[in-house]
Amino acid sequence: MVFKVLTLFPEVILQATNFSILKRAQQRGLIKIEAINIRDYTKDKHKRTDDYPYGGGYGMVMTAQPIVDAYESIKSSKSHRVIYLTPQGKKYTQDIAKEFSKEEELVIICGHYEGIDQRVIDLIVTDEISIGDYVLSGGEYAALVLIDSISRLVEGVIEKKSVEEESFSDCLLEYPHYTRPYEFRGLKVPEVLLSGNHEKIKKWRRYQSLLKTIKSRPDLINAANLTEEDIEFLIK
Ligand code: 6GU
Repeated sequence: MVFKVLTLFPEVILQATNFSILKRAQQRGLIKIEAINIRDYTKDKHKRTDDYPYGGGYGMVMTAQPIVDAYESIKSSKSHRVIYLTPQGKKYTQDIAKEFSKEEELVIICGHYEGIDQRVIDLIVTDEISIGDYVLSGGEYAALVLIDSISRLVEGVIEKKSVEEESFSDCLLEYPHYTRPYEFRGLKVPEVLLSGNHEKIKKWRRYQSLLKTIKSRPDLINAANLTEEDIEFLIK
């Protein structure tokens, strides 16, 4: 997977992805992260990349020319998806992450100020994506969220089992995890986890998942594939 990130702050992207799993995935050649500085492509004599909005109003708008020229200089025959990160976009989910992870290449545009000239969207953007209902000062942090969540779905980046078992793979939140010591500040590990009874442990974890989902994210329950046994447990 190649990520081509068009940004005014390439260092944010490059530095933040130079740790842990993403660092290792790059070293192993499983993913590649290129940060392209939009400012390098401006034809403005003062190197400006923004201007006042037509029609007036608050804030500045990123101009179309440097973004479109930057895109044209890095696009390839594999640039099928050009993602613009914006609070006006479609809400990002694990399903969208899965869909994007099937691509060989993703172009990501990070906006700043009040946004980018609409003609960039009309000319080159295929997907407008928001990572949630709050406002960020720039698209870079959202780009990092996409890069991380997509990279871990790329074959070989992390162990397959952890992808399959985690939150959202069955539309439920995860059960609580414990490791040593057995007792910490008076709090003990639930006995069932020490029982060695794998059937019982599995059941306990399933019920913990159900309870956690209802408490924190009741909106997810409808999409979950509940068994008759789950429902019986819940109505008790
Ligand atoms: Cl993708 N960008 C910005 N600037 N703010 C956001 C966002 C994206 N998603 C949620 N808030």
